[in-house]
Order: sequence, then structure tokens, then C-alpha cells
Amino acid sequence: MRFDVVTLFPELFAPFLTTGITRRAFGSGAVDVYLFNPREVAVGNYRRVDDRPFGGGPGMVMMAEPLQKTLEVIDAQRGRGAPVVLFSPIGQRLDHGMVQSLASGDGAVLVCGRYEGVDQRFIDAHVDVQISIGDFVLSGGELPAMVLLDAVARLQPDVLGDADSHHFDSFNPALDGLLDCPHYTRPEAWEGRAVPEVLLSGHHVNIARWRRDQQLCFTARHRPDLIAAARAAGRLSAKDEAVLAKDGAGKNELL
Ligand code: 9D3
Repeated sequence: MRFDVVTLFPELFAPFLTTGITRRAFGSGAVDVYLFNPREVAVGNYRRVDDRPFGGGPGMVMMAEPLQKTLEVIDAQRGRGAPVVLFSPIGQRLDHGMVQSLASGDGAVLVCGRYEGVDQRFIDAHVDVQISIGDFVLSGGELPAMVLLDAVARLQPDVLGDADSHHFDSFNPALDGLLDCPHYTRPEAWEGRAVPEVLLSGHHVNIARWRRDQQLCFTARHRPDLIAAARAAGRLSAKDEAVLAKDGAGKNELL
């Protein structure tokens, strides 16, 4: 699939695209990422891409024309029809469902807003969906675009190694609907703190049950909404329910 990113700061993406486990997806053709800077199609001595807001007020607004011209360049390369996403604080909150639907398509055009926002006429003419990554203020849409690309890359087959894809199937909280269990590695004792004994026992059934109990109790305490959703979806066994009942409001001695 192909993602075309429209950004005034394409240099922000280079280390992201060439580092870590997702490099395989971005380097291999699984998720092709092309970067376009509207300044390159902007005209005039100063190649303006922003201007002051009609009606007054603070900040600058991204102009419609350089953004539209950039879309025309992209359309000429990939053909029309890809969904156009604008990252914006007023967008729908990004979640696993949106990531999945983007990961199962042919890609999208990702427009990164900067300044106070984008001329509404560009949005009305070209944007299919606006996405936010949460209720906090960022400086622009570049980090949200990288968040989305990272999440999409992880869903590509063969991006996570064999061991990791098993991990993905078993423990992705967005899949089984529970938060992750705690993790430990060497040494067995660190600054007077031990690793839970069951993890050293080699008893795989007990370990799996302990991890599941940890997930259930931790999720009940911190995300009771996820427990309710897991229950409604029939994802809790009788044993799970018994653990939760004993745990009360998440005050299990396990925690
Ligand atoms: C004064 C009103 N502000 C809105 C909260 C103005 C404003 C702040 C920050 C306008 C744009 C921005 C830049 N942010 C993004 O482009 C953005 C964003 C974010 O700030 N938070 C979470 N998700 C996103 S997606 C794009």
C-alpha cells in the first residue's frame, strides 16, 4: 500500500521511516511512504503556504491552493480515489478500528496541518476524514501521521518477527480487549525486588493463568470499560469471571 504525506516538515519523517522494527515495512514495499512539501508547489517570491485569518485572530492559516496543488501532484502519481485524511484537533479520535481499516486498504493521503489550521474550503473540497490522536495540543499533524503509520506498519504480515507476531496474536490489547500483563527480565533479584516466583517455575499452564489473572485484575482496576466490553463480546471465560469476582474492585493480592 502507499501513503502520501503532505507536510511542511518532511525532514521530521526520515529517522522514523528508517529506524526500528517498522523499517522493514517502510523499506520493503509493504507500506510505501512518499513525502510532499506544499512549499515546493507554492508560487511567488516567498512561496507562501500560510496567511493571516480572515476575521482576525491569532496565528496563521494554511492556504488551500498549495495544498490542492500538492494533491494534484499525488493524484498524477497514484491516481485519484485514495482517502484523504487531515490530522486535526477536531478530528475523530484514532483507535484500533481506524488503524485496521486503513491497514486493509490501498493506503491514503495524509495531510499534516500546521499553524492554527487549514482553510476550510480545502477541507470541504478534498478531505474525507479528520483524525485526532487525543485531547492535548500538539504543534501539527506530523507526529499524529507517524503514529498512524507506525500502527499500520505493525499490522503488516511479516513486520514483527515470528516471536513477536505470536505475541501480537496473544496479547494485543486491542485484540483480546485486555491490558497487558507485567513483564520481567534478568536479573532475578534487582535492588531487593524479586521476580514473581511463578514466572521462574517453568510451569507453562500456571504462567499462562497468572498472566491472564494479572491482565484481568489490572484491566478491572484501570480500564473497567474494557472489562465490560470483553464481557459483552463473550471474551471472558467462567474462570475469568471467577477471578474477577474474587478480585472485587481490583483489590486482588496479585496486585
Ligand atoms: C486555539 C485552538 N487550538 C485547538 C486546540 C488551535 C490549534 C492547536 C494545535 C490548532 C492546531 C494545532 C495543531 N495540532 C494538530 O494539528 C493536530 C493534533 C493535536 O494538536 N492534538 C491531537 N491530535 C492532533 S492531529 C493534528
